Amino acid sequence: MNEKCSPEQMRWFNEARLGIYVHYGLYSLLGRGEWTMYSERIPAKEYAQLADQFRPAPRCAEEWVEAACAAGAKYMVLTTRHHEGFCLFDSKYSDFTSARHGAKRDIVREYVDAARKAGLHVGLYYSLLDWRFPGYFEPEKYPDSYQALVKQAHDQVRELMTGYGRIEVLEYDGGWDARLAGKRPEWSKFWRARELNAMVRELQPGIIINDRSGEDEDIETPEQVIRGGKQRMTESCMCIGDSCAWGYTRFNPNWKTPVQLVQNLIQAAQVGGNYLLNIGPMPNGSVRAEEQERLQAIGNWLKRNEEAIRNSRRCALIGASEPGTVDLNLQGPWTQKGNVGYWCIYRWPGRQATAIRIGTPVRRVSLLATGEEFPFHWDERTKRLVISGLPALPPDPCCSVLKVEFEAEPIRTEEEDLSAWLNG
Ligand code: FHN
Repeated sequence: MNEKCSPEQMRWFNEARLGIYVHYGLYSLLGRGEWTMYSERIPAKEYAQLADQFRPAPRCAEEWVEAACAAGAKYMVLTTRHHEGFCLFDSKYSDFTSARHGAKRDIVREYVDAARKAGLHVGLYYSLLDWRFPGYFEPEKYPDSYQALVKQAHDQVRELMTGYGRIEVLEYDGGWDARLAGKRPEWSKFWRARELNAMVRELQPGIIINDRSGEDEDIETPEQVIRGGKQRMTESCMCIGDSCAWGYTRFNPNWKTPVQLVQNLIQAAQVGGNYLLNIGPMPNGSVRAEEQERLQAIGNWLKRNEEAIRNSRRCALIGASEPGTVDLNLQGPWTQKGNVGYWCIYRWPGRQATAIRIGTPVRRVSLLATGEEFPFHWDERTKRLVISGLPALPPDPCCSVLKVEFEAEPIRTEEEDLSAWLNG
């Protein structure tokens, strides 16, 4: 049994548009990002000593959930085990876990309970690769270690799929080979991913699985870019700070602004995808202020403009996009629901806004956040829509959304003679 999710099973995910990713592990204690063990070549035994210092604050999972809710996210994805191999769950197949060291707690359980209680959909991340296994790096030289690694992955994924109730998203990572030489079918073979995913679907019917095991499955997960998918829906994941730092990075100077983050979310919606925005909790598991503030700002904007984002789809008008690309118009992109287009204006044009190549008559134009209506004129011959009487200054500093109600689904007209507009 290896059937992908049906559109019906994907519905909640497609409606959500915003999720929160949490990267938390032993690396968080070091404050230099989640790749520290490997990039500093810290020997496994030495690194393992961190496990006894792992003492997350009692309410840390609740804090992550609160931050996600403040942002208006509808689901979360937690790193149950990153490449360092330290499990945030109790595992029969490893001693290197938060349940046996430090605070001796099953953080995955705390997270799942807190997320569910808040009504969020629950996602788990699992890294197939584990740097502690020489067989990952040199499978032919250390075949037993390689076999043990693959067995560990199958066993632990089974544990995660059976021990925590309903899991709605499984995000694999680390499916690539250490020499970066193989292609995706080879990764799949390396991990026996078809078999693994068949088991997951058997245990968790309706679960949404990403494509990083080497098998395509339900969603693509581009990193640090917003992209639409040609075959599958995309979930674009991104850091709030620098792009190399998913785990807590103490000195992380390039925080994205709330405006950038809101625009990224809109862009993800514009291409019919989701935005999975990452936080890297501090050593004690708390969410750092820089991230909290930004999540709150997204949530504030979303409260006023949710209708343009959730359950929206690609719009054919200029500023919407073709699958796989993002195209922009001068002011900002459109999203759509039925006969309604949402013009998400980043660069406020002043008292008058003009949209071109509008092939569908317009009925009404208003500001989504307040419902205030504006006069407009749609010219059937030129296909220009001119909206007037707008405030001189942007009503929303992040992005102001004009709700444009059309008589039918909005279509973009073609311009057969590209110079025709010059004569009016
Ligand atoms: O190597 C990881 C990285 O640390 C981080 O977890 C991201 C998140 O999607 N994934 C990997 C790189 O593709």
